[in-house]
Amino acid sequence: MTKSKVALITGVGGQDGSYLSEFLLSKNYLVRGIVRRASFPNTKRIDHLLHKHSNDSDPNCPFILKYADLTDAHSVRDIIEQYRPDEIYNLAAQSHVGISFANAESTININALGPLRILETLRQMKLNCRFYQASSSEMFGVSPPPQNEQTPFRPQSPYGISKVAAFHMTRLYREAYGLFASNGILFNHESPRRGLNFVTRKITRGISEIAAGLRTQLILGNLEAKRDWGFSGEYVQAMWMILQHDKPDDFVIATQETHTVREFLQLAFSLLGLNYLDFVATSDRHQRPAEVPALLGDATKARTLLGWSPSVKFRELTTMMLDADLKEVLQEQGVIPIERDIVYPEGYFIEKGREIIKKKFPDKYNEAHTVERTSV
Ligand code: NAP
Ligand code: F7E
Repeated sequence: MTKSKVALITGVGGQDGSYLSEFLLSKNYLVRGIVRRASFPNTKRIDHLLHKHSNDSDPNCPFILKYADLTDAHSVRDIIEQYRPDEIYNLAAQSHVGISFANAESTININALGPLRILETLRQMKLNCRFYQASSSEMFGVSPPPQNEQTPFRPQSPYGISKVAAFHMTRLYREAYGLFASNGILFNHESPRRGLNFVTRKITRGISEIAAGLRTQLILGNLEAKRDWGFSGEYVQAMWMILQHDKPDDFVIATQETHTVREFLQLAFSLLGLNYLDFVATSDRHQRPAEVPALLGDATKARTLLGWSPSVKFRELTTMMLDADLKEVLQEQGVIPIERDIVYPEGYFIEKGREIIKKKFPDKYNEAHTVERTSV
């Protein structure tokens, strides 16, 4: 029997960490994950994996979590020394662009110095380990679309700047010390596990709360920003493919489609027969001091060299997220009973949501609410 590879994932409890863990476990990896201490559990996205796999007394247990913090070099080094991983996926980050303006110093500490701490440990230990850095399309900033591996970085936030520093550090350790260190330059990717304060999830959750009678309005910032939105569950596969490539390199991962926040709103509300203009307001409170106006990735290199291409695009993603949020909110609120062990067909909760909306807002409901009226 071939020996299982060991993968260490930082940020294992985040959106991507949870999908990547599932993917690597399905490939027979031993997955070791870093979580940081929180005053309230931060493992909701991976609790199902803990229940299924965890066994503290078995060193070969498929899924093990350890406490560490990317701002604490000793804690990271201890874990690398203990597990001597074959692959490290550095996903841990303060990942919110808007919040990075308020928390610039800690964003740089976690996102830029964090990967440096890992790379230095690998260099000093001379460990034969492949390193993946979660780089971001935010690094392109105001460089006009489409963006690819040759596009100059012109970041517009402390977050973007932290990721540019980590990108170059990864490249430098590859070129100067021969480490197998690669960057995945991922464009926005979402899922039902997306953090609640990113715009897509804020919208699908907000609509679900409107359907459940918990709110009547959604307040957002810039509706004209364009993003290339894909599905996290597919993007983590690209991370793995990047580390299986015959040489370390940098790859853009994207859907090659771009849409405005307004288009996301319009589609998500229309799935329930509503016009977003009846429910959405904008406020300066959600505007950023500097904005990235338009992102659209050119992922030709990943498609050609890795054979990676996405199948979930804008409409399927929006539908998937809204369906999942309606399920969660309507069940939490007791509007729809929780029936365990039932596999609901795709779109089931959107259908239920439409029935609820029809009764709750008879004057606003309209099957054909897909056409723009005026702007907010
Ligand atoms: P996420 O959901 O915010 O997850 C980030 C994870 O990092 C969380 O588990 C968080 O733990 C952990 N973390 C934060 N600070 C830490 C620290 N000091 N030490 C250890 N762990 C820490 O982000 P994501 O969407 O999964 O993204 C994964 C990575 O890809 C991030 O590096 C992000 O910047 C990058 N990225 C994301 C996108 C995207 O669209 N999603 C696009 C490009 C790049 P807590 O739960 O305790 O906060
Ligand atoms: O914003 C606008 C906002 O916070 C998208 C992270 O995963 O992707 C993500 O960063 C757009 C921006 O994502 C609200 O101004 C309007 O133009 O969902 P977001 P992001 O900033 O693109 C990159 C690739 C990453 O690497 C990051 O880690 O939507 N917007 N109104 C809003 N954004 C938020 N959050 N909330 C609003 O109310």
